[in-house]
Formats: sequence, structure tokens, C-alpha cells
Amino acid sequence: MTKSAEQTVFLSGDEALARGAYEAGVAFAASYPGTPATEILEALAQYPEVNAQWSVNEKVAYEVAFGAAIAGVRAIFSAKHVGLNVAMDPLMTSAYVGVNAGFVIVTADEPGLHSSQNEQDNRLLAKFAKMPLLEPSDPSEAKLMMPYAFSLSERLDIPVIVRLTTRVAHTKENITLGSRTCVEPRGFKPDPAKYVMVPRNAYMRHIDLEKRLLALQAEAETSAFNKMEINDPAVGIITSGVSYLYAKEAFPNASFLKLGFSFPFPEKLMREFAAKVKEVLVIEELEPFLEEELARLGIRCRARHPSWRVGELRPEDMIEVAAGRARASVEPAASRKPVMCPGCPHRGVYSVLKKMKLTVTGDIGCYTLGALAPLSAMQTCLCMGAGVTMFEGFRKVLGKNVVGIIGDGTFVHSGIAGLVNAVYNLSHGVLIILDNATTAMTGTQPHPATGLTVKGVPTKALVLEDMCKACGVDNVDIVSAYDTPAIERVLRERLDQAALSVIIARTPCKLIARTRAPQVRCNAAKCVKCYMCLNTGCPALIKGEDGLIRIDQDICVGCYVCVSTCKFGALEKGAV
Ligand SMILES: Cc1ncc(C[n+]2csc(CCOP(=O)(O)OP(=O)(O)O)c2C)c(N)n1
Repeated sequence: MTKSAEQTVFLSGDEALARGAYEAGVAFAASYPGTPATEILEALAQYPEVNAQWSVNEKVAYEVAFGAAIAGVRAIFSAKHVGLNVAMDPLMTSAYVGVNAGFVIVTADEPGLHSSQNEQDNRLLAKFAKMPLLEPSDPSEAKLMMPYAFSLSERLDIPVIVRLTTRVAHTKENITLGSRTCVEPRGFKPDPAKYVMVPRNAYMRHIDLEKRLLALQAEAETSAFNKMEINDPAVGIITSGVSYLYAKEAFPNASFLKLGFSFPFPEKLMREFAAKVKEVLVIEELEPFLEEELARLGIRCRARHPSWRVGELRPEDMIEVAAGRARASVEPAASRKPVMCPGCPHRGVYSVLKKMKLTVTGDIGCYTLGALAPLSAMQTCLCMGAGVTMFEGFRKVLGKNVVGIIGDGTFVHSGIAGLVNAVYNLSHGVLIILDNATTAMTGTQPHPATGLTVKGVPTKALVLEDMCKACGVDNVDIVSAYDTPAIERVLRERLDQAALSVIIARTPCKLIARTRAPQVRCNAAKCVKCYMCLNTGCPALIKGEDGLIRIDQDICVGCYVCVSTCKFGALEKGAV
């Protein structure tokens, strides 16, 4: 695109980063959905020049993208913060290997865990994995950093980590688009000492990595992304990421050391800055990453109160943090109560589990909402895949009233290995796969069992029942997730058997199958006001002022789970 054809577009941080990668000539992108990283791959998949894929999970995505980089094209891997845990094995050794064409790892962290199972600070991972860390403060900087990240990766032979946080990933800004740099594939030249990580080679590459880290540190000292702004010398604030913008707004006259290339730590720059100001103050979210480094360097700084290590740092917190005071409240801010959508196919299964008073080991997805009142029918949720594996542990300790539950997307991500393990280790009991034909939680992305790629291209669909049978499961039943009597019947039958059984509750998510059946009405003559139907937690059911059940016809989609829940036949199919 010529200068005159420049275009400005309103983009989120994720989209701006994707655009930056595109303009930097990225040719390969792999990811697994997860808030707040999902939109990066979705944006990259729009470009015909980019070979983009949703992979089965983050470890697979990392290795596929890394493989492409070693084979000679610029490649990017993106995931939410916990996604990097799944990719830790290849991540740790890939720093030793280095790259061929540039390889960029994007971690989108979630201080405040708006939609996550923890709020780990992946800045520590950069240090642990011995990889350079770039931290944009806003969408335009995210875009700007991408060509630099790829060139740094290639010049210093190292994967580069770019860390976003939710506020950078999801903030929108006007972004000026540039043209795509044409980067020729480098080809692959076999080099076992670099690419084959057997112990001796890895040892030598580790020695080399330490040298590369020194070179990276020298680069960080002079990087344009590490900016010293000397204003009032009374207080000098060292900060990074979105905290820089918040601190700048709160203390416009203070001096700043804004770190965009924050690891390896630019030690000289930090010392130089500290010498120019009377007092150093660190403003950072979550872990005391910069603070500990300053302590190691012997630079005195006004420390944050440890209570700030939990939760998101908001603009309105700046004065309190700077004053060294504790967070006023340790409770998360009150928010709208999460609830399953009307017509959500997960609701019926949980109604049955609750009725049967079963102990349920759960997993992550929309169906995690089954743990909340009024359903309250799921007792554990740890990480993706644990619905199957913790089920095995629970079942072997507590006996037959235990059921494991997992979504179709999560089953493909990390449930299959657990199922093979359960079969191998002679486990019995019932596992339920909630097959709503999508990855609903993160925005209805396709996965291997849906038969579509991220580009919308039809592909071979993984058949879940065949998969379970191939794993060696004794019984596989398929039921409609709305057919609660059938779910209960099959569940009772299978729980009593000395066998390992999988029940697939199969009904598409209402967000993809946007169908509506005739709705439900309450027959006042039959309603005994027992309110059992409200236990389904359907937002379309409301207790009216007269105590009778009203159905919000605007949102009822006619799944009839409430109809089968009412023992008195008071809820009837059909519009009012
Ligand atoms: C390691 C990891 N990667 C990604 C995520 C984000 N995430 C949470 S649940 C989920 C999949 C949900 O899909 P599915 O199991 O099909 O359940 P649904 O939401 O459709 O009910 C994803 C991708 C996560 N929490 N952890």
C-alpha cells in the first residue's frame, strides 16, 4: 500500500498485533482459543497470505508454529496465559534451539481473571524460559512491536515473547495500516547440533543461550521501547504495559522509565534512571517482577503493598499503590452474575445430575456454570482436561456416585489422554461429554469434531463416539441434551454397571443453531408453586408477583427442559 493509500482502522490490541504481524510478513499462525488472546488468530486467519489454524491445544499449536519457523517462514503462536502452561514442554527447550525464521510467542495475560482459572503473571515465564519479553502498553504499540519482535528473533536466534494483558488486548484504538513486507522463506538446512536436542547438543545450546541472553540484555539497554521521561525528579516511576498509561494519567508530572522490552532487564538503564530521581517507585500488576530486580541491583524503591499482587491494577488504584497503602478490598468487584443462556443444552444434564445428587468432577467451558446456584451440580474445576482425570481419582476413592463431565472442545483439547488413561487403568464409571458442536465459551470457534477449519474450510470431522470406542470405552450412549428423562435413564443404568461408560449429550449450542421452537406457558390451575423449575436456573423463568411462574417470551427458545422438570405438568409447550 502506498503512503497516499494509508488507511486508519479502529482495532483492538489483539487485532492491531495481528496486523503488525501480517505487515511483518508472518506466513504461519497457530493458536488455541482463550480469552483474551482469541481474536489474534481470528484476525490473522482473514489474511490469505497467512496459513492460520486453530490447533487441537496449545502444545500442538506451539510445535506446529515453531516447526514452520524452523522450516523457514516467520511464524506466530498465541494463547491465553494458561495456554502457555500447556505448551511449557516445547517452550522451555525452544529457547535452546533458537529459530531459523522469526518466531513470536504471544501470551495474553488476565490480571483480574475476568474469564480464567488463575491470574498467573507470565513475565516470570520469560525469565524462566530465558526469552526476551516485550510488553506493549496499547494497541498501536502492540502493532509497532511486531516487526521488531520478528527481526529481534532472527538477529539473536531466539523466540520472542510478547505479553498483552486484557486491557491492552481488548482496548480499541485508531490504527494506521501499512503494507506487508515480503519476507522470502529461508528454507531449512539440517544442523543437528542446533535442532536435535539430545543431551550433549542441548548442553552446548544452553551455553550458547546464556551468550544470546547477554546480547539481548545489551539490546534492551538501548531499545527504543525502553523510554526514560525525566520530568519532576522527586519521584521516578518504573513501570510497563498498561500500568504505564494509568500511572501517567495519575502522575502527569512524574519522571518515568517505561519498559517495553522488559526482560532481559536493562540494568544500566534502571541504574541511570534511579540516579536521576530522588525516589524510585515501581507500579506493576501482579508479581513484583520489576521490584525484585531492583532489589537485586541494590536500587532502593518504594514497594507496593503485597495486597496488590492480587487482581487488576486500575486507574483509580494509582494513588493508593503509590502511597504504599494496602488494597482497600480483597474481594473481586461485584459483577453481573454469569448464567447459562436460555436454551443452553448444558442445563438439562445438570438438572439431572442435581436431582440424582451425584458428585461431579467438572471442567472448563460454558458448562462450568453448572457449579453455580441454583444448579450447584459440579464440585470441581481445575484446568482443561481435569474433568476426566480427576473423575478417575474421585471414582477410585469415592465409588460409583461420581460422574465426570467435559465439553466436546475440551475433550479434544486434553480429555482424550485422560480417557485412554482411565481405560488403561481399569477404571469404571460414567463420563459425560457435553457435545454442543462448538467451543462456546470463547465465542463459538470450530474444533476438530466440528468439521470446519478456522478459515471455514470443510475438513474431516473427528467422530467423538468412534474416538471413545477406539480408546477402549465399554459403552458409548448418545442422547439429546434436552431429553432429561433419557439422560436420567441411561445414567442410572450405566452407573450400576462394572464398566467404563461415556454418555455423549448431543445438542448444538443455541448460539450456532439459532432455532426457536414454540415457547412455554404456565398452566395456573396445575402450578403448585413448588419452584422446582427455577432450579434449572433458566433466565426465561420468573416468579411473578402472584407466585406463579411467568415465562419471558422474548428469551424462551423452547428447549422444554423446564417442561420435563415440572412433575405437575404445569409447564406446557406452546405460546401464551
Ligand atoms: C489451557 C487453556 N486454554 C484455553 C482456555 C480457554 N477455554 C476455556 S474453556 C474452553 C473450551 C470450551 O469449549 P467446550 O469444552 O466445547 O465447552 P463449551 O464452552 O462449548 O460449553 C476454552 C478454549 C483455558 N481456560 N485454558
